Amino acid sequence: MSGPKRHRRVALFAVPIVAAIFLTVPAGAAATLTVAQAISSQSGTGTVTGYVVGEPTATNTVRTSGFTGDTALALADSRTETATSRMLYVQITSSYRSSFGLLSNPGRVGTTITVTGTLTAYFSHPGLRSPTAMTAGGTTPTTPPTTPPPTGGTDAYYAAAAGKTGENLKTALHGIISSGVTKLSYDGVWNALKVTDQDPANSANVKLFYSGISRSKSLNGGDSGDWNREHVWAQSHGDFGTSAGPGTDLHHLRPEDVAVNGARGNKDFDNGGTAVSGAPGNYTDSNSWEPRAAVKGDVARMIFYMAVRYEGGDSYPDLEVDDATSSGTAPRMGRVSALLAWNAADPPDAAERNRNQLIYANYQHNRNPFIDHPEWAASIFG
Ligand SMILES: [Ca+2]
Ligand SMILES: [Ca+2]
Repeated sequence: MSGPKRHRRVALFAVPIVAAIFLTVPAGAAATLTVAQAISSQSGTGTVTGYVVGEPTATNTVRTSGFTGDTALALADSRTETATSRMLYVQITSSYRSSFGLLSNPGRVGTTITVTGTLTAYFSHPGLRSPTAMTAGGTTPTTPPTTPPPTGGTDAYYAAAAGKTGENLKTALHGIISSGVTKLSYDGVWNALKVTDQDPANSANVKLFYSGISRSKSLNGGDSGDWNREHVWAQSHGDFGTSAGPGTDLHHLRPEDVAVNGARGNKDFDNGGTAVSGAPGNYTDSNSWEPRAAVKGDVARMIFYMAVRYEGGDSYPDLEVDDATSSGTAPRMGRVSALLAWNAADPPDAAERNRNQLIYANYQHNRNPFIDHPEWAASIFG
């Protein structure tokens, strides 16, 4: 497919768009299109599934609240999308307005719809006009959300750390991963986790971190059977709360079953204990938690990231690892000897690398260095 690249984007966003073009299905194929595919193939008739993200009112303006009419909506591949360049503007003709117009149905925002129509400009912007079918729901075909690593790898990102070891490496990495960071609100974490932790096998679900269970994205909350926001670096270890900062840093926040999250509590990480109910492969005793084998390394790299990211500046605590499991309120997390072994035993896989890239490209604009370079953990913490 050689659809024209209609939009100029800053370099940060260039890589995901290239991937989207590679994924474009041939014109005329019956497959449901992603929004990115519909944007890059503006001709003929197509069926698109995407998240409703707002009401377009001008070429570069999409209202996300205070809707003014029922005649147009904007679709995106992510329900948290804010860049109009990654939205498809959909005309809502009269027969669909009572069901899909946002003035009448503001609750549509954040839900998926599937629409068939003519792929052509609307509001002088990539669009879909004269719909012949609009239905609620549909699984967005972006399964799983993938976004390849930066062109040329991450060497440029880590240039200031080149050749360094030990404390010098830690200092350099702290500077790199603390620069240009976008901090999320605690509310914003809900929607982000629905993207970063989407179940690769079911885009309507998130995959719970310790338990490995697939659960509906819509079951986020605080009741039994819900999933909530697990702080892998326990909040009480440094008492950083949930204001924007360490308490909302996606690099260590994961979806987990409410009861399993409660069982982990603020325990340090170490080997041993008895099996955890509802979380196969996890073990716990009075003061420590051993995650299942598939995420042992992920836990270690999250803890190492936090110790490097937070060094006492910006009124945040200086988080550090230690070799204890004392579960206190000091800004410490152990047990570093176990974490180093887990980092070696469970190296980063494609899913963990993809998550790091999603956070970098779409949310916080910083990376976890230990996913890109797991060998740096021993140099700094060994
Ligand atoms: Ca792993
Ligand atoms: Ca630190």
